[in-house]
Amino acid sequence: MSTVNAPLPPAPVLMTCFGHCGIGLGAEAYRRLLIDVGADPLKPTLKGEKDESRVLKRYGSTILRFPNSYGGNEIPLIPRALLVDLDPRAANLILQSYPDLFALRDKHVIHGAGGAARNWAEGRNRFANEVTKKFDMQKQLAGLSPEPVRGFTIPFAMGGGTGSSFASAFMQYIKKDTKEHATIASFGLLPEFGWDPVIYEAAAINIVMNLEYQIKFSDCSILFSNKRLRELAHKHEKKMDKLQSIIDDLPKEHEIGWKDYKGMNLIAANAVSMFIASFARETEWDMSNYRTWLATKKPRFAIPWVIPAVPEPKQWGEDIMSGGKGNTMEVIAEHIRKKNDAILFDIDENDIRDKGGQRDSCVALVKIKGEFDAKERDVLKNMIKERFHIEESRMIFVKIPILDTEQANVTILVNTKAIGPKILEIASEAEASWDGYKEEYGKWGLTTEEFKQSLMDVVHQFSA
Ligand SMILES: Nc1nc2c(ncn2[C@@H]2O[C@H](COP(=O)(O)OP(=O)(O)OP(=O)(O)O)[C@@H](O)[C@H]2O)c(=O)[nH]1
Ligand SMILES: [Mg+2]
Repeated sequence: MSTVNAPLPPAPVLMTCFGHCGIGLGAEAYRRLLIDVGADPLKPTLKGEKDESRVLKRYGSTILRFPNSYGGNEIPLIPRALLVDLDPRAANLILQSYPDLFALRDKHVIHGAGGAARNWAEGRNRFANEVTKKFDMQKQLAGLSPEPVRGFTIPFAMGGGTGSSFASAFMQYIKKDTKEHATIASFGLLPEFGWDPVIYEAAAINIVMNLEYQIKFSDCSILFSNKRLRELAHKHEKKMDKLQSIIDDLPKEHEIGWKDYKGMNLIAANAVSMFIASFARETEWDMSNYRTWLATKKPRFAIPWVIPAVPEPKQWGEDIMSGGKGNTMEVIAEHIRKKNDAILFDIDENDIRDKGGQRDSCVALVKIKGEFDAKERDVLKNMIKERFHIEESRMIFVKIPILDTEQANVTILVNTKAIGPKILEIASEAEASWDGYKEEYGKWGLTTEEFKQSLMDVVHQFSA
């Protein structure tokens, strides 16, 4: 940057995506972030310094800028994103489809040769013995951020092999082996058993091990469930069909892998991009504040509650402004009245009533135009009280700056004991399955002792 008046960029936030699901969701979230500020994901450039300062205000440093690399005033925007998988296909597909976005080519990718067979222990072992030997992790991260990193956002599926175990091992690496005090935010997707191509018993074990690593090494763990995402994607199918996604940019013969997840990932990506906007844009909230928020909570996990349930077909322009309500709190209130909101976790109303507690709390991310005063706040406060019985003093509101014609959105991150029963069900399946799997997992270095200890920690964390 050439001018003295250029804004001082905050320390960068990197997104590290693990496994098929992590890469698909991560790419979708970046696409969303770009569209949010009016950039074209296929050729994300800025024209000149004025644009650059505007974008800095919108992204913080989740994006790398390369002044002068095209000559003239055009500045390419490049995500500070790392795509990691044992199976090279998913990352290759993304690079192939977005050559200008992932312009650093292999600097964005770490891959092996073939998956971890849905086996968490195999994945962890191969991360240590294959991946970190072939790739220099420090160097790879420095390629995306020469400056010290402020934080990592980490999407992955919890039930598979590679994503679940690599995310675990990576979070441990960041916390234990680097000098950085980076904040880690993990986005874990729970499988829908009976629909997703996972093996119930093995997935239960993988999930327990992954949860243990989130408990130990993640500062802000956010959980999604594919069951709820799929329900929503089906329910809003017509609307989802109209939405553009990474699927539209993939080569037709290769779109298969993510096609079924299109709507699901779009819904989740919207929440992920709101999370990033809460600290990347100019707000009074820092990423590390999430760490303090969850530090004393049990369980130390949050689930997203989104309004509206699915993004509007057009991100920009007149149809947002039409109807006379624009993108103010009034549209959000309308969505609430029409029950067009959704919790992106498969939670039971009964569990909310029985287990949700006085110490539940939430952070509401509010991206609206215009007033957000007592009257507007009350709409949200009442809704939160009604659903989760959270006390007003335990609600935090973060106002996110919005562009003129951008969609209004409210994403509420809820910390509640009510997610316990769903997780404990999986934990008891894992316990019952261990004897059948201990040999297979033991071969890759996961001992019965370590598994049992992790199981105990997880059960303790999610028990009332
Ligand atoms: N929501 C969503 N779920 C996905 C996506 N891709 C895979 N899944 C789910 O994630 C779980 C499996 O994780 P994957 O990400 O495919 O597995 P992996 O991390 O590559 O691990 P391996 O077992 O080694 O292949 C299953 O429940 C899938 O249904 C995706 O793009 N979006
Ligand atoms: Mg895979």
